[in-house]
Amino acid sequence: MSPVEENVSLTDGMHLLVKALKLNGIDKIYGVVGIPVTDLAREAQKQGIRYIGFRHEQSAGNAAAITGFLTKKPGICLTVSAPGFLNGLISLANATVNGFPMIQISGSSDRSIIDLQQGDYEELDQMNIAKPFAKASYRINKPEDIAIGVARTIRAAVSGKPGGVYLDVTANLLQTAIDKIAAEKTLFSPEDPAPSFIPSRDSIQKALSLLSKAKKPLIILGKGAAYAQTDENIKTFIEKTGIPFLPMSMAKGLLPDDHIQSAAAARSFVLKNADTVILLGARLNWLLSHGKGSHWNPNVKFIQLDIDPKEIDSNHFIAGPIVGDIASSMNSLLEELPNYSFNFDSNWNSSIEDIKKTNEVKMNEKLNLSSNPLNYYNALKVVKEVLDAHRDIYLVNEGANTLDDTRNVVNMYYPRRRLDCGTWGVMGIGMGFAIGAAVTSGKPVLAIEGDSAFGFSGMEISTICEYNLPVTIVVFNNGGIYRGDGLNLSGGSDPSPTTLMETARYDKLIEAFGGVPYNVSTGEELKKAIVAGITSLKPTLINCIIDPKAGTESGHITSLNPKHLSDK
Ligand code: OXT
Ligand code: ADP
Ligand code: MG
Repeated sequence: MSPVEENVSLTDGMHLLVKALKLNGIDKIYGVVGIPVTDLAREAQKQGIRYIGFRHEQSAGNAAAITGFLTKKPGICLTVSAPGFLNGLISLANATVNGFPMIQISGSSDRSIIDLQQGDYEELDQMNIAKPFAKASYRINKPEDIAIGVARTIRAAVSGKPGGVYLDVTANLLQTAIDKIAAEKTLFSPEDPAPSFIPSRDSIQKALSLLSKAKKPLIILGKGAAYAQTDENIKTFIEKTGIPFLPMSMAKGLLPDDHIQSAAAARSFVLKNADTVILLGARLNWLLSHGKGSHWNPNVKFIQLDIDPKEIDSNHFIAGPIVGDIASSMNSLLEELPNYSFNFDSNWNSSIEDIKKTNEVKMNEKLNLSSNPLNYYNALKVVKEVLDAHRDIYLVNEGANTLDDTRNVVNMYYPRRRLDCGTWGVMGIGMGFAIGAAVTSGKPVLAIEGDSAFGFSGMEISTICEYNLPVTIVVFNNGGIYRGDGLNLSGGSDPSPTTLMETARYDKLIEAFGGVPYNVSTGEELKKAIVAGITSLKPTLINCIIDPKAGTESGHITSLNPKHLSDK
């Protein structure tokens, strides 16, 4: 028992911080401990907060970020000073870029030594370093400020456009003693931390009046729409208006992928031909070719629903901006809808249907053309079949070919089930997202990982096994980044820049931690192994041998890859 605990009239920053987190509904922390936060994690566990210990802070941060996305409450990642803080920072930045509410709480060294750069243990000016990567960055210096500091941090993470927030807690703060009764009186939980943001009636009417002039409308669903958790209203709006929809990757499943109005299998066609596009929580960034160029109808008009006014006109003139939270905006749109009539082109939906059919035939040909060794489509056919039969499962997905092909082949049927590399196309989210989704939902998680992608967070199979989480990992082992048949252009014996060991047995790794290993090379073996993994709920790793020649450079984004002149 610490001296402070023995002394009933005193408490300290560490105890108070845990109490403040609990009071604010924080029920889990993902992290890696060490000086000065080890006892903080112990105390959190003691007070009933679930603590999940990781092998690397980046994965802990990713677990926290995806918890935020799934629950609309901030996920918490705990890190030690300097190197631990920096390891976590990538996930904090990724949370900010993607709009996931997450808080990185990091211990830090002595301010007076840091400020004079006198070389403290793990010295780093963390709060200022975090600023460009976070939505907000705060430090609590004295226990009297813990209540305010925690409330501000939570409000910053979840209000408006969600994002990553950094909270610096110095070693000194954690050990400073304070009168217990007085300190506990300061604690509070913020009132309405993520208030509704109701759009103006004018903006709703303007948007609907634009829509009433449309001939070929399209709705693009983004992860902001998935985050908003107003699934029924979105479905009602889409079905009442009959407008086709195109889901961005993490918005897949908001309406089921086999919905008659889904235009996912006619992507280029709808982008090129739509005359009015409603962006529903999706940014006009690189994933949508910035709303311009040869992919788009040059006369397209945009209606954009977003909580962040800065997103309006970011890449293209927005004729119908609706600034508000999507739940409120959808309510208002549905309320006003009966006052408008629409006159869409009667051929629009049927022409989309025709393109869909053509693309689906092409897709089915690829899925049914079996090869030995397996290619991505052979393997994904099996994954699709299993997930068609187990629709409630969470699917984590990263890689290049592994990412792009899985996204297109595997249907999603429920909202917020597909979790992937997101806005940055970042590798390394895999195991963190899988752990976060399993811990948060208690449901089975299937992670479809490229062999390169898996390497970024693979050591977390230790965490998955230690906490006995229902995570099944499939490593698509094609022996490389994109492809496994790269050449060393010098003629030397080193592997090429894209080569990884195609003979690697990733399944053997999980054996070391007591998980269930499979090494498969046929569709039947893969199916059996996945079904066993997701139904047994045991930590499972399947090494799936894929033809090293099967992938394409950079997956579906080959065109973004700069080439030197002689290759052009
Ligand atoms: O439009 P058309 O008519 O053509 O039809 C389209 C769809 O309508 C149709 N479609 C369908 N048809 C039939 N049926 C169905 N169900 C269906 N669904 C769709 O198919 C076509 C094509 O659809 P798609 O793909 O949606 O369309 P398009 O135009 O390609 O879409 C454009 C995009 C941009 C929206 C889309 O491609 C997309 O979302 N892309 C995301 C790409 C991405 O984020 N990639 C990850 C980054 S790549 C990379 O840089 C990698 N690195 C570097 C690295 C990174 N990233 N991070 C860090 C920290 N360090 C380094 C590395 C190291 S990837 C990588 C590892 C790669 O190796 P792995 O071993 O892990 O993986 P493998 O590649 O497997 O080896
Ligand atoms: P995607 O990658 O799926 O296209 P993006 O991350 O680019 O999605 O865009 C999501 C957008 O949704 C962001 O601009 C963000 O501000 C917005 N957003 C997030 N949550 C909400 C919400 N509750 N209400 C309205 N807009 C939101
Ligand atoms: Mg690979």
